[in-house]
Amino acid sequence: MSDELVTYELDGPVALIGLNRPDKRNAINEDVVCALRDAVIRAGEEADVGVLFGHGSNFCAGLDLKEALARAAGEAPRPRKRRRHSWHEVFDIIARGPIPFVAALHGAVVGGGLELATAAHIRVADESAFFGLPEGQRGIFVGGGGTVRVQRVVGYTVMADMMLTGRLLTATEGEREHIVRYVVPTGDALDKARELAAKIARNTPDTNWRITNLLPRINDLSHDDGLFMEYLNSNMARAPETAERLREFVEGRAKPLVAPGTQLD
Ligand code: 1HE
Repeated sequence: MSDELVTYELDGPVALIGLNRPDKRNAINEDVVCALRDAVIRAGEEADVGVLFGHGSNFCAGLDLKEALARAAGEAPRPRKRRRHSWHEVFDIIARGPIPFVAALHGAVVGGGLELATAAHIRVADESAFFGLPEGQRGIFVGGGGTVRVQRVVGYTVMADMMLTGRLLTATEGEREHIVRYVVPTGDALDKARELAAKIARNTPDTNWRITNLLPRINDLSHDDGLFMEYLNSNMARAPETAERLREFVEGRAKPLVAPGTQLD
């Protein structure tokens, strides 16, 4: 096992990025944030899709509470100048960077771990996964973009329940609340995430970029501005690969969406 805080591996067009502090349940401290930042920037440069996962028996136990205690107790120096919160910066590179990310979740996906997971575009959980926002119990507040991202995924009612009562959601409950799109048997989340990533990598990078960068922004606009933005994007910009993709279909060379004889579940 590598002693790096975040592992990085390139598998063809897919970058595999693993949180690697299993003895601390992959809790995120400032060094992990820096290592994660390097990894996601590198993935954006050399891969078409990224997969986020956790080494060991959990995805991520959230904020490193030991480091947080040192700060709360005034033992760690506070930054002299205000700057953009490092977690926001990294999670935004994931959520609105050049490539899509799939998160493979298992065990604890709590606090900042859930915030990290919701920065990814697709989430797969195995049956061991559970989701929580124990900030209320710890006397702190979400700080990794959860007020925006987690709230947009699950809605206020569910987020308030999780934060106020400390309720944990199982993998199946997480699927019901749209935290995850796929639930697989324990131990299979990473394989499933890699399978999905390989599929996503077959799209054009340009379309993937529009799905991950344009859709969420349009979601924030009014109806009218959203349609205008869609018009600008669908009519005035064509990636170089587009004509070839369209020609493949028109000339009967495109892979069918559904193979002949396949029954959709
Ligand atoms: C940690 C952390 C951590 C474990 N920071 N060290 N997050 C939480 O409130 C979750 C806190 N963690 C837990 O509730 C549990 O550790 C787990 C349910 C995730 C896993 O339980 P378990 O029984 O497998 O492990 P453990 O025995 O509790 O912990 C193993 C070690 O990991 C232990 O260290 P050791 O030196 O005694 O071996 C723990 O101290 C350490 N550890 N979690 C630091 N989080 C930007 S704002 C985001 C706000 C939040 O993320 S709030 C949520 C914080």
